[in-house]
Amino acid sequence: MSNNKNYDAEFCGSLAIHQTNSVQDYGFLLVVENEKLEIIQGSENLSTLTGIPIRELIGAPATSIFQPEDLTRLKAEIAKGNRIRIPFPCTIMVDQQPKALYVLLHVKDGQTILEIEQVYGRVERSFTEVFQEVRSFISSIDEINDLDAICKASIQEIRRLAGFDGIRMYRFDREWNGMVIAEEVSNGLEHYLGQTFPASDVPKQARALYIRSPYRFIPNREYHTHKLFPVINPISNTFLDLSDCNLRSIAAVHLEYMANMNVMASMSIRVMVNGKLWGLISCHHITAKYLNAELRSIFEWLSMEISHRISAVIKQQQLSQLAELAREQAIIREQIIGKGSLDGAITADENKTILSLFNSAGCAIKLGGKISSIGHVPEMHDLENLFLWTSGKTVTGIMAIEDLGNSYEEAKDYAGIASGLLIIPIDVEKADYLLCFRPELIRDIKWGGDPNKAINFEPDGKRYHPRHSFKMWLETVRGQALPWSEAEIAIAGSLKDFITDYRLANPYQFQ
Ligand code: BLA
Repeated sequence: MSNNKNYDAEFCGSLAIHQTNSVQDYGFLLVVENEKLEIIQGSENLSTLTGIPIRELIGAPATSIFQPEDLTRLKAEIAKGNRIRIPFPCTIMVDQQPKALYVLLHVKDGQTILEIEQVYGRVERSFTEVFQEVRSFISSIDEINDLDAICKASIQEIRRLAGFDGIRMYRFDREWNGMVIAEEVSNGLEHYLGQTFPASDVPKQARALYIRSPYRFIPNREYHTHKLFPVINPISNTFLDLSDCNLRSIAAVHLEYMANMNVMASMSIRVMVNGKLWGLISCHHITAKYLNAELRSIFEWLSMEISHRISAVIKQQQLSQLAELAREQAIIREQIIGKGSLDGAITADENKTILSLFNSAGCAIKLGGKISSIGHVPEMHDLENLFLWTSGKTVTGIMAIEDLGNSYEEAKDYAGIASGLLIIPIDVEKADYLLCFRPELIRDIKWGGDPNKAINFEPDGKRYHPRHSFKMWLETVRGQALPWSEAEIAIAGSLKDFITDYRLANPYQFQ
């Protein structure tokens, strides 16, 4: 964990980005009431689409805009009550001319939001062509087992399809900072490969929206903002919740951020692993860039496929690690049974299996007041205090700590031996534990700009700006060990279960 300021939790994470009450200008927003299909709210630019001023549209039946057959379909969709975004292509007549529209429906309680875009130009590729292209991409990444190579191939494919000036894939860490792990940039855009961006750059409420929408699309940061009319939504009696809407206007701080990165257009596409946001594919263009809804749907599809492939590779890696750990754990079990002694089997093993099992430099076990150890461990009086501290935590399950000095001051003195601590309880009542240690691993984080200056407030304390520079800023992190992996924690749990059973079967060893 880095010691930088946490703007994600403190400030940026509380901006109400879903209630902007306005939209970007590449589309129009309309809200109809579900029963009578009456228009109850809309974006002010609707008048340019329909030729009718927004104030006159409010209270009018949807028939004043839509064709009867489209309305019948709309009613049917509302009746289904499906809560996902529904593509709803339709046509409206303006000055007796048909206008083709691409509409996304969001059916809510009592009302339906329609996000409307005009369809410009011809569709360049047929469905079959698109399908074949995407299928061949899927087959190509299915053959790659290396995560970096999958990420690289993915951004190349997206760049090939959409021709962005810059594409980067970045992966979130446990604190939601994001590290750029693949990059393709041109036209003078900066290189950020290997750099980490603080969590507040995409704060928590913005990250949460990717669970609902697969992408965020900003074709032109210098767009004209169109407000909603009326200001208060008559059904919710508050600002309309625009969380799922692509057209939702953008937080000013992010527009400034884009300007500081020298980009005019941006699209970020989610990568999900196990239902959680794992990373983002961030696409940038130095001039405005509009992508039609079809291309965006292709990206939505690619996002799913890339997420599946990355999930599969991570799962495979975890399974192989688990299999290897289970093999070593079986050796320890056999030794315990063979030797008939728990501490003897663990600390007198010449092959130091426990150390290789948990990738530890040392391990100590306390049984009935006696402490034994193997490898590099803190000195005996430090160990005694550490066991005392551990028993005060009354942990019953596995506890994995990677920065012990942060929660146990005394441990700072032996960070080079035990910054990482894995606690495996044996008998909590008797304060018997098995402890594994990992030394401090001093590491450098290359930040994309100083994270402590991620946000700068003006003297009035109200106005604020994102950082201007993303120039590499080096932080050296001390007092932390290599984190314990999920597989290691799982194996520790199963070793604990084995020891519990063994204790029950051999009580004489534990008196
Ligand atoms: C949104 N910030 C975003 C988004 C990205 C980033 C991808 C989603 C919108 C988009 O696609 O453009 C950040 N983009 C990055 C990063 C890289 C990149 C890290 O290319 C790295 C290569 N931003 C700040 C500060 C705040 C902040 C200090 O720098 C808060 C005070 C907020 N960022 C912020 C908000 C959004 C955002 C509120 C959501 C904008 C919206 O959807 O309206």
